Amino acid sequence: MKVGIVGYAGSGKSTVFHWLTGVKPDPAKAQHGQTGVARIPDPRLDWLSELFQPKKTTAATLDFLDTPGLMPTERRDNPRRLGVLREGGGLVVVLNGYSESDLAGQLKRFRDELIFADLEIVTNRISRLEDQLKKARPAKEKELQQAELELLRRINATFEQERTPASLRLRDDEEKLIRSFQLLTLKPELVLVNCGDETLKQPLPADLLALAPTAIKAAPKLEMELTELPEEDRLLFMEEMGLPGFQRDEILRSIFAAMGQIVFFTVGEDECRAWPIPTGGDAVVGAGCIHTDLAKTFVRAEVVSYDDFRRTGSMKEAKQQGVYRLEGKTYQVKDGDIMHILASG
Ligand SMILES: Nc1nc2c(ncn2[C@@H]2O[C@H](COP(=O)(O)OP(=O)(O)OP(=O)(O)O)[C@@H](O)[C@H]2O)c(=O)[nH]1
Ligand SMILES: [Mg+2]
Repeated sequence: MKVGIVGYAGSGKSTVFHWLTGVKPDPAKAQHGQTGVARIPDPRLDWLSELFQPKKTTAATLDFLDTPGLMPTERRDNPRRLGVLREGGGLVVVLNGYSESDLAGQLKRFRDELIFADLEIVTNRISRLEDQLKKARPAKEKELQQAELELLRRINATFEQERTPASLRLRDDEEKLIRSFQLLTLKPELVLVNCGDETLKQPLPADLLALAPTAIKAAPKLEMELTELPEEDRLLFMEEMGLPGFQRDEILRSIFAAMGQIVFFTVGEDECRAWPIPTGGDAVVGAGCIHTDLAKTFVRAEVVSYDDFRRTGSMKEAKQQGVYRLEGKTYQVKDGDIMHILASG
């Protein structure tokens, strides 16, 4: 999954990108989106790998996209800057918390930019559909266009009420009708406040949390500087700063979860691997993550939860205790499931 790192110019997007992916930001590339990959650290995978001693251990990953900053004074041009994000599956909104104090105001303005960019797409499409519906066309085609038009009008109404289409809780068939527009306001979002040394200790303001209850704080610049210090100095410095430890791993896990992703594991002597799957995905979707053919030839999945496996200590014992189950196509995969897919042919 590709996650866009977004925000106003100078909010710290490239610093966050560097911190999360280890890839050095190149300002020239950010104009079109610079990509870097981050492994999602998972102590459960580490434990499984320790047990199975496989030839290869593969963690789940997220692709991050560093993007050009929005200009508060160039509202008309910002939709173009946001264009590189449309293909992404979600957004990390970086707020400047090191030199600006009104974080709620900053987020509100930023969300308005997203609405403004989507509004342009939605209203253009509405006018085109209205024109097309005036022309003679096969009834079936008209019916589809009418459905799309009605949905777009509902979406448009949410913008006018300063809500987002996410509040409509679209059904799958509705979502499919408008998927190709890649609306930014429908993408999962996590707000990350880029703190300076001083602001890190302060709690996030209540008015920000009212807008974004899952907002988190981070100090990427400080953390990167600290990793360069010798360990002794680093520990002393962190104690003085009141920093309990590095936050990078935890923040990667928070982003992964906020993007609506969970993992299931496959284990064995060759490879132990964490596979990302959208929350709510069933066993066939899981099989498809491994290989498209496996989704077609899926028969059953053998499943044991990580916790049960860890408690029982082996597949044999898990079977004896009845926690190693056979599941069918519609089984909803849970975070931490260890799965073995049985396929035909
Ligand atoms: N003091 C301080 N400066 C920071 C912090 N985070 C980032 N900066 C500085 O702010 C400037 C902008 O940071 P970037 O990460 O390049 O910001 P950006 O959002 O990528 O900026 P654009 O790509 O221009 O939109 C740099 O000079 C950073 O060193 C921080 O926590 N504290
Ligand atoms: Mg940048």
